[in-house]
Amino acid sequence: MLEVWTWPTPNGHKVHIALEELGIPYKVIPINIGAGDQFKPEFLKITPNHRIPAIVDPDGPGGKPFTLFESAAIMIYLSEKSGGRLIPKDPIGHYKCLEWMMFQMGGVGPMFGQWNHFGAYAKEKLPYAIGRYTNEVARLTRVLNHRLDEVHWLAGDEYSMADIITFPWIRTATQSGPRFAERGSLDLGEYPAVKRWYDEMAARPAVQRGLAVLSEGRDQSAISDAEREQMFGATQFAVR
Ligand SMILES: N[C@@H](CCC(=O)N[C@@H](CS)C(=O)NCC(=O)O)C(=O)O
Repeated sequence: MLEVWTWPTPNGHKVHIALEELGIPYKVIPINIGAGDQFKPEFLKITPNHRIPAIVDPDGPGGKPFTLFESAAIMIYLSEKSGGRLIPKDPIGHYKCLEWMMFQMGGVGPMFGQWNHFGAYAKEKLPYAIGRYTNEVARLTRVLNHRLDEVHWLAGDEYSMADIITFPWIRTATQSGPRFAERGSLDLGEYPAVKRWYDEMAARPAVQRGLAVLSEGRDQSAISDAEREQMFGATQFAVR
């Protein structure tokens, strides 16, 4: 069975939702990134980047075991393995889907990630950094709102991997609670087209099943010093 080495974070959720939407059976291998599992030798054999998610497909190309990391690459692979489902086949929809997937990978993920980092995880609260990423989060969400005002789904008429890859990042941005107390949260009331799209996605049973993977009982309290050290400390330089 296909293995997903993962944790319930936005980049993990994307792949869980894609697997649920495609109906591909999978086994979850938890990689607790707050406890340092991403540096274990067995995980580093799959991905030198020591980041989740990664997959191992025992039935990869040529019928041989195959490993893959980077969430978008995994999602394109899963789509192609399923006969191209969730990436539109018509040329315009196809490239628009890839365009918005890249927009997530190059823009939404890194910028929202830094917003979380400086606004929620960093011990030292740097006003310039928080201001910079707060502005980027607002700017990128405005771009999404503009797109979703013109078309129903990010790729156009069809629900696709572009929606799945983006949704978990918007979801995390809207969350509040002790972990995000100082960061604040994204108010979708200011982005009506994103809100319409978000509500439709959140109602999909496969999206709900994907979000539930490893999420039960997950501690949403403020990040601890030990977790901070695993993710942002010197540990990562120990890996060659
Ligand atoms: N571009 C990568 C990003 C992966 C990534 O940053 N994963 C985070 C969790 S969302 C991680 O594993 N962090 C572990 C750490 O910071 O040590 C992808 O899309 O797969």
